Amino acid sequence: MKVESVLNEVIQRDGAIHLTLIDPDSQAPEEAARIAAGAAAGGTDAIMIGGSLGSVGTQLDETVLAIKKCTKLPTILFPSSMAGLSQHADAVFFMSLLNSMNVMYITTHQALGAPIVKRYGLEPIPMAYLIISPGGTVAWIGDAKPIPREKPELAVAYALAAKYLGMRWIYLEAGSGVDEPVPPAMIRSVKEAIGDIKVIVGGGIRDGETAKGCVGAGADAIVTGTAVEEGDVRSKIEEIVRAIKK
Ligand code: 1GP
Repeated sequence: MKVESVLNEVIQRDGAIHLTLIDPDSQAPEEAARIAAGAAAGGTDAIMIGGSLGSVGTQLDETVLAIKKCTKLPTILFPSSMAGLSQHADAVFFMSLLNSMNVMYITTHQALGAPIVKRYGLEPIPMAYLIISPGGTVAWIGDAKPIPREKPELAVAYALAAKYLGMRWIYLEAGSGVDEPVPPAMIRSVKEAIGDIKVIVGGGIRDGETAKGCVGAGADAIVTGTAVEEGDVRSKIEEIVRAIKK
């Protein structure tokens, strides 16, 4: 079955999914595999692989292969450019950074990467990527104009545009490792406006309570990256998964 269909079925069944983000630049492939195995044991639904810097080439390929060796969970690329593609993954979030000021991140990497996605046989999952303040490293790299946290109406405007452009997923990103995750009020406004389009929320989510607040506001998927790099992976993922699933 296609990865997107699997994710949608789990959302239907459990109310929400959990995605574990692994940055190939942060550790050796064997360590990435250990994190993925711990996350799988803790109940995560898929492994996202990507990062703003250095997630390319041999390091990326070897990380994907090591992760696939230790878990049957879907592997979804989360590329910051066309260089973030690997033929060994199952799918790719085929994303456009809609609030970038730089056309490279809105359509150019996508055009250059599309033939590679086809050649590699990756399943493209169409996604709008929106950077919310503070935005972290990815805001700087992606030339984004981060949406102010206290302006949900601006996030709604971009989310509606994404829906009308035919995207099936919208990622509200506060930035990896930030202190302030996306505010629940903004998630609620976006979900109310776009209905059946799936909302992914990530950046600064480190515990079950925060994740639960996001899902209660309407998030369909929670992403955690930094939290799994910091301690016991399995128990951290279990805490978050237990908090967000029915
Ligand atoms: C970054 O939203 C993700 O793209 C994950 O953020 O590292 O803060 O969990 P964290």
